[in-house]
Parts: sequence; structure tokens; C-alpha cells
Amino acid sequence: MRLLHVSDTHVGFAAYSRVTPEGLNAREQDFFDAFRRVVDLAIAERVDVVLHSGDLFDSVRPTNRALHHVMDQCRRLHEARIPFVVISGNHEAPRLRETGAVLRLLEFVPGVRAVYKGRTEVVRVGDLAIHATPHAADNDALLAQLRDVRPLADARWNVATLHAGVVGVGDFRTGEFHEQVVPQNELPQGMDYVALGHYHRAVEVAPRAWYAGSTERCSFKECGEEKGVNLVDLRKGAVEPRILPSRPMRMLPTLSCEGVDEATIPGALYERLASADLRDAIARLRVTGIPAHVHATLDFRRVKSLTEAAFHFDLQPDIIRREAQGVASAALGSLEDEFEGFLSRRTLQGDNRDALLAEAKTLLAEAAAGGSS
Ligand SMILES: [Mn+2]
Repeated sequence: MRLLHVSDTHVGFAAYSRVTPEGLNAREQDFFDAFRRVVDLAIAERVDVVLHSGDLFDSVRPTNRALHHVMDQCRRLHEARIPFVVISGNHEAPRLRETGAVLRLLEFVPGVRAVYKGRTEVVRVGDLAIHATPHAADNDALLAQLRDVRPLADARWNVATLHAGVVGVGDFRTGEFHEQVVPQNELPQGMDYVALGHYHRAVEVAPRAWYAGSTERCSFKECGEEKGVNLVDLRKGAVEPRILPSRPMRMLPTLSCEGVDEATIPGALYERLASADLRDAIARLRVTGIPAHVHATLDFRRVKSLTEAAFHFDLQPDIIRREAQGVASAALGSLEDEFEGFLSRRTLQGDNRDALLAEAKTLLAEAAAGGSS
């Protein structure tokens, strides 16, 4: 009996402004591709079941595109006669009952078992019993559900799955809103494997209890992590983490401006960008302690051309303002400063604050230069 454990595919996640030739958000396409690769692997490996431990979708109300993609991949699994079992995670679980669970729609696809009603269900696949505990109404409800999970004597193999942060010897919480947490010693006992979802890095938190991790990176916190799935051979008791391709994400070494000759800062910044391998990557450079007047002299066109090969580039400057302390002034600053202040008070979708600011600065500089270009 071989199962493929996948988790946190976050289908529907979108970010940045790049679009595919088909007009789709390019980052959204990355997440679609990642899920398709998982299904490709399941079919190539002829596993007996695919088990998804939650956050299949990125949101409670995924787009029609995201829904269609997932249903299409479920159809492929069904055609290969591979059952697909999925529990709800904190991202797709509705806060209000009347919203209705998106996973419910997947039940129309033959071969899919979706578990999302806040209580444990046992799904049988041949001689395997999957004890599937979905995202619950609250943390106590989840723990109460887990206390009743026990291996079934009439099943050859018993596997439990749940979506939560585990705390014990390590701390595998994400700090997300709506996160549920399970002490390590309250994980289901006596299982051949426990398939965990929620924490995005693949790791074994207790004997035979694994996070498979996410299949794409949802934030810079996941920068250095490999992404993939676990292939689990229950008969051999073997777990093989299998790395799958994902979009490179790079946090460049921080450029610190404290105690540095101001005149050398722009050059050092361009050099840092020129020497980095940015091809197809999502990349970020933090610049700490840069004085406002130095920041204002940066050539953002040059920054743009130096980072052209990147899929997306963010410049993240911590700007030092000389007269910022103490004096509250109602006077207007420069247009750039005003716009930057305005942006800092806004919640933006995606993560394109720096790109927007860079664009605004280029335009303001052009306007100041009399609109010649
Ligand atoms: Mn997740």
C-alpha cells in the first residue's frame, strides 16, 4: 500500500502583476502547475491513494479558474483509478456555516472523498483506514475529535490526517489567523503514518508523523525550503520526501547602510543586484538605514533594468528621516515622501508596494524634469 501525502497546495494563490500569455496571473499559474505536477507524480508512481492534508485551496471562495483546475486534476486521478482524499484546512474552511464549504463541490467528482464537516470521518481505501480530521469550529473541538481517533483492528493499515500546528519538542506553528494547535502528545497514537498539514516545511515532528510541507512558497519565510510531497510505503514503513520543481525565491544579503560612506551606497546597491542570480526568481533586497536623501537619488530605472531577469523583484528599504523625530509638522513633504506615506497607510493586495513606489518615483522624477523622456 503506497500513498502520496500532499499538503498546502493553496490553489488560487495569486501575487504580483505579471501575467501569462493567456492573461492569467503568472504566480497563480505557478500554484496550478505545482498541483498538476503532484498529480503527474501520483499517476507515474501508480500510488494507491493521494491524501491531501488541507489548504488545497488558498481561500474560502476560490475563483472559477482555481475550482476548474482542481476538479480537472481530480478527474485525471479518477481516470488513473487513484482515489483522492482531502480534509479542509484553515484557509478554505468557512468562518460562517452558511458560507458553505468549497470542498463539498469536489464530491461531485468520482473517486474524491472530501472531509470538511468539522468532525473525523474514516475513509476506507482497500485495507487502509484513513482517519480524517478536518479543520474544526475551534481548537477544543479539534482536540476532542482527535481524542477519539484510534486504529481500527480490522484495517491492515491505519493513517490519520489533520491540519494544525503541532507544539512539543519543536514548535510548528505559523502564527496565522484561524490557526489550530495540537500538543505533540495529543497526536493520534498507534498509526502507521500521520499526515500533517499546515506547517509549510516538510518535517517529521514525531515518529511517522510528517508535515509534507507546501508545494509552492507562499511567503519569503519559505525562501530556503525545498518543496514537494511524501511518498509513503506502508508495507515497508518507508517515507520518501520527493522534491518537486517550484519557483525560485531569493532573499538577497541585506545591504546595511549604517556607518557607510553615503556616496558609495547607490553603487553598492547596483553591484548587489548585478551579482545576484535573479533569473525567473522572486527576489527581495532589504536595505537598512538608508538616509532619505540618498534613497531619493537612487536610479530606479537602473534598478529595474538590473532586475529584469527576475520574475518579480522587491526593493525593501528602511529609510532614515533626519528630522522625523519629535517635531510633528502639518507641512507637506516632497511629493515622493507624501506618496510613500500614503502607501504606507494603505493595505495593498499582493506584495507590490515597492514596485508601485518605484514606478511613482520614476513618474515624479520625469514630471519634475519637465516631462521629457
Ligand atoms: Mn497552509
